[in-house]
Amino acid sequence: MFHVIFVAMSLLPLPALAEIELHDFAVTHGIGARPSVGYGHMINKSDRTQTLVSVTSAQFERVELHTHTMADTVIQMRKVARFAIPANDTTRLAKGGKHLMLFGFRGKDHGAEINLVFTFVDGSTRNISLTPAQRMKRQGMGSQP
Ligand SMILES: [Cu+2]
Repeated sequence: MFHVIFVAMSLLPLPALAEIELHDFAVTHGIGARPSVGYGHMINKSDRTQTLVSVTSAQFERVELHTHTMADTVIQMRKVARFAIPANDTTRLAKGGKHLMLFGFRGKDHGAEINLVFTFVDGSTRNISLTPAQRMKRQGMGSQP
């Protein structure tokens, strides 16, 4: 029975997610109650545009897709519904541009591994696990000699 199912599934076409590669993803926890931020890049090895529509994590209440835009000389962070990855191209999430913003950390240990689930517009998903970077700590003003 299981053998029959396995053979049937192996005949299905490869899902689109095989054409997307997620590289160098890193998450840095926010200071105090501030949200965490995630960067990385997504490579599209197919001949059609792929579209990321959501990221979820068991360790966070919600994850939003954000961009930075310039509005009258003021840099604004904006929540967007999707990140497109053009055919045979790379979409980079980097400081000052597109990024993931992770709200409501549910864990207790900032050094513990977290999981992210990327969902694309065709319904395919991709899971990654990573250990967040140490958050930046401000130097105490009284620590200088
Ligand atoms: Cu943001």
